[in-house]
Amino acid sequence: MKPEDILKGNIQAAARLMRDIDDEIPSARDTLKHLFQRTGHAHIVGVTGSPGTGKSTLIDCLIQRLRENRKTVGVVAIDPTSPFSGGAILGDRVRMQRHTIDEGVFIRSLATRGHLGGLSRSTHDIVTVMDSMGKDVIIVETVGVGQDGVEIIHLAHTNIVVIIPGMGDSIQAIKAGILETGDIFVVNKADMGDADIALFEMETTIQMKRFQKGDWVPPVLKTDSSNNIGIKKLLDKIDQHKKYLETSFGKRQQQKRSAEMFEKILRDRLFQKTRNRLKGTQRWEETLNALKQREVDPYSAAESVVNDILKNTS
Ligand SMILES: Nc1nc2c(ncn2[C@@H]2O[C@H](COP(=O)(O)OP(=O)(O)OP(=O)(O)O)[C@@H](O)[C@H]2O)c(=O)[nH]1
Ligand SMILES: [Mg+2]
Repeated sequence: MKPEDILKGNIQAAARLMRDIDDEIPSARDTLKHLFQRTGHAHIVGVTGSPGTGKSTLIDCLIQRLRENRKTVGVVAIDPTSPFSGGAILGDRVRMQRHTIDEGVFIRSLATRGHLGGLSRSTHDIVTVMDSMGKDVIIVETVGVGQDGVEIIHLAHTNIVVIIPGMGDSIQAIKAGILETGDIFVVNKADMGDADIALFEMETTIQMKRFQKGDWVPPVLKTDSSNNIGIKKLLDKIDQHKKYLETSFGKRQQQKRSAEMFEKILRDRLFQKTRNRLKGTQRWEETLNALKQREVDPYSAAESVVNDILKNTS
């Protein structure tokens, strides 16, 4: 297959490349590298939230609006379940199926095949292909709040977190650190009542965070995606955020966010490595014993472990 066909937006060529990437055919990697240089046009929008919050239905509404505005759209729906369970994949397909006959829309479902941490490598690859096809907006749907969703914020420019009334998601949001990662919060299923409470809770939670001058303060919107309500406002906010990212404040915030994410990953990795190396060793047992006998305080014990480990690795 010719990369030129994909760059022209040929759906068959793109689908074939995606299959080849899945099958790990070596030439597909080369094509991908070639295409990568031609990416950067698309606005990538992440849609995250707990299972069943209505992400796919909402995306279906967004596609319709975007098409009315003559924007081309790519969608990657990530299915964290086994590729054989079929349920979620089928659900996504049925819900968005009406768009599949539209040349301007390209939808792919992707099973993560047990890959931990949300996004599989192929998600990045598929986004690359869609971007090189010239899609204006690429929407990536992932299930999960917090940890699972962490990877998406590296990939997406604008992250939408979907919550529904009555789930205590704002509390969950603080715990899972989603507050740091959501650019727009959506209370979906607003038709079901209690949406105003959820909206108020979420807004209050956001206000607890300290913002600096010029920071993007995540808005909270209500939608009823089964009746196509609230979608225009959501698209307006996505556009507004896109424009914000082009300002110097926006660029600074993006940079800060990626630094924070890197620090978080680094912290997790360092902790895991340290613990794996120590757990079950004599030193570990001795330290725990000394702590129990109050021969040493936990700060000094941790300090000494870290110092020793860093000495040995430098
Ligand atoms: N009442 C109401 N139901 C909705 C709304 N949006 C979606 N639903 C319903 O909620 C159910 C789940 O919708 P999906 O769009 O599949 O949700 P999802 O978040 O994509 O689900 P997963 O991908 O399985 O996590 C479906 O039965 C939808 O019809 C809404 O705004 N109001
Ligand atoms: Mg879905």
